[in-house]
Amino acid sequence: MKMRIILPVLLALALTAAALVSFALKADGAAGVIVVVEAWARATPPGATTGAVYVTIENRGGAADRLLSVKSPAAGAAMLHETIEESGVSKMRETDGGIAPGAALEMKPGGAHIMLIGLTGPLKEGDTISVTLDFEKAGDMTVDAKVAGIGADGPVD
Ligand SMILES: [Cu+2]
Repeated sequence: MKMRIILPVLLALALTAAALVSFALKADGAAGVIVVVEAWARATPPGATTGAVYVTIENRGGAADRLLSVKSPAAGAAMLHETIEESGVSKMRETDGGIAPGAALEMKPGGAHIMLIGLTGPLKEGDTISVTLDFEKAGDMTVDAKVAGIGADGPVD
């Protein structure tokens, strides 16, 4: 008589435990899906109010994600930009930070970049600035960007 009641309860508990385990695995698996493999900035000349940060982000997961916004204590605001050539003139415009599964968003001078607007101080070569990237699915990710020289084409080793 008692077994009839206990069995369904045990079954329910087992199912709940299984659901919790699968949730924990999922949450764990999500970490490392979006990986920032590189982050660096260019030093700015005295008096400059804007600067640029370049990151390379890999989407190692099976679903698309999107870099929604960026912020840094080094500047009042940060925007996701791309550089385009229009009638021989190089211009910048806002871009959408979508990253397809298996793809990478590679920022570099003359291409996509994070524009720091309203620098709180000059970016000095050798310094490190903190940059927080907010992804649609992966959430917030804070990385350190090492400041390279003013005309650097890549990160300092
Ligand atoms: Cu820009």
